Amino acid sequence: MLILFTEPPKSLGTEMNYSQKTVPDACTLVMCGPVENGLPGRDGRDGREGPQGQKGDPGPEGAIGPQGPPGAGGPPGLKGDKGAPGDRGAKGESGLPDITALRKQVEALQGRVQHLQGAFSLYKKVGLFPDGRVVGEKFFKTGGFEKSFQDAQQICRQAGGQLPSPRSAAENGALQQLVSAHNKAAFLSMTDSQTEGKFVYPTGESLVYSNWNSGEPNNSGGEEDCVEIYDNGKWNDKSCGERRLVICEF
Ligand code: MAN
Ligand code: CA
Ligand code: CA
Repeated sequence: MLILFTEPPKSLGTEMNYSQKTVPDACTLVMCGPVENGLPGRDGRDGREGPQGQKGDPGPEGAIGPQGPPGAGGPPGLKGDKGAPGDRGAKGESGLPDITALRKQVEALQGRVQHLQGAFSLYKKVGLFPDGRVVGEKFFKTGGFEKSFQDAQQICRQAGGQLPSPRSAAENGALQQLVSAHNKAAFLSMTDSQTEGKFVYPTGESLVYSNWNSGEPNNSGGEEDCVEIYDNGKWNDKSCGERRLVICEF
């Protein structure tokens, strides 16, 4: 150990064993003898930081998290059906109708009628394309296929209609168009099954219009109780068991 003093010490402890030498100009050099080991020195400074450790094993799986918040609302639903009509209003003070309120109701109804007319006009076109015909308040439509009279009658009834009963030249002309478009004769509704030679509508009513081909009806073979319409619009009595184009009247 080397100790430097700025001036010579005035006294030294008797227990200290030492040698002394004067250093010119500066200070006194004191050499401590190596007789015994000195007291342990102070702890050294901390060493440098060690290298980074190895990556540890993955920890155990965490517990399931709490339920998330509810999702965003869905798109709006379809428009509901029209509600039932409201209750009848209370009678007015004077007992006379409220003209202003009635005028508004009439205007609202006119709007609804106009809307329905537009919708009906469109549906009519759709329903008539391409095998339907409208004449007056009557509609004819063909299925395009052929069936016996009985099957054709059932098909038209199940559809909410009936076999054609042309009651005028105009109605007969509309049927003729469908027949010639398909190039297939079609059954009409009338028969003489009840009384031979007397053709009637399904209601039992006598014919109000006819367009028999010349020489018809002739009940050929004694078994012609149904009626077919040719592509020229003329009628012939024919066996009900034959297969003819199915046209229904609505
Ligand atoms: C066939 C059938 C009859 C019809 C005669 C007309 O025999 O179609 O219904 O009357 O032809 O010649
Ligand atoms: Ca007959
Ligand atoms: Ca005939």
